[in-house]
Amino acid sequence: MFITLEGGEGVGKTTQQALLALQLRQAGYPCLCTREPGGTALGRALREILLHGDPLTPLAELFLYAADRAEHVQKCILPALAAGQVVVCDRFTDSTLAYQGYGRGLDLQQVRQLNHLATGGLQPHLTLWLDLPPEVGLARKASGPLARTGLADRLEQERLEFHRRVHQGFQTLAAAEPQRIVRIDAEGSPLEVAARIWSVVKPRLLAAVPRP
Ligand code: Z5A
Repeated sequence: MFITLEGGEGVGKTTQQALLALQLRQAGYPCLCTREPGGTALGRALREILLHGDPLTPLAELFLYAADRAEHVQKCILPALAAGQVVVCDRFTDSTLAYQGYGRGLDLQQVRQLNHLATGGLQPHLTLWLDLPPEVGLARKASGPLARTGLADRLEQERLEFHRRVHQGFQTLAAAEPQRIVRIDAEGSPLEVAARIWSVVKPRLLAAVPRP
């Protein structure tokens, strides 16, 4: 089973990935935790460029995320699925639609085509969309109260508007594919959110994968 975690910045994906992996292993399901960008050696080099390099043009950024994904699917995700592991991936194709499509304004159809090319058509069985207002996620990430993130400052305000478009994008994607993309309320403590996630994952897992 291939599960992806999606959402804006600071919504708790990394925290929830670890808690979900713990639940899965306790239930006897071997699992692989991975992420995009950065799930392979090439991906780690691309992650450095994408997240810490000079600003890129939106199209160049899109192609680098696609290159990361093509390598990741072939070298990491497909072999793990073939070996019977549950794969839990922090971000996948929906992030590209939300960030490069809805956020940066690239053509959604073209983004979908590139996603398809990069994945060879592989789609998650289940996508958990951790939903949190962008202000809360950004403040969590800054590890301090909202006032200290400098959101009043113009640049930060632009950043917030970008993240609002991304959030809207995830909302639209979830509404279009309610079977695959399940909204998870990401407010509350990590354990409360983990319990919500497990209540969604467990029945799907039992239906899809025989109990080991
Ligand atoms: N990106 C893209 O544009 N296109 C693509 O196709 C792909 C990615 C694949 C990096 O992603 C960037 O890549 C991302 C989109 C882009 N950013 N932008 N712009 P990333 O996933 O590596 O980075 P991120 O989204 O910024 O994730 P993050 O900072 O690692 O946040 P997170 O994983 O969602 O949350 P966390 O690390 O678990 O938690 C953040 C903080 O909140 C931390 O201090 C926790 O202790 C705390 N936390 C966690 N849960 C809670 C709860 N429940 N309550 C309170 N505090 C909590």
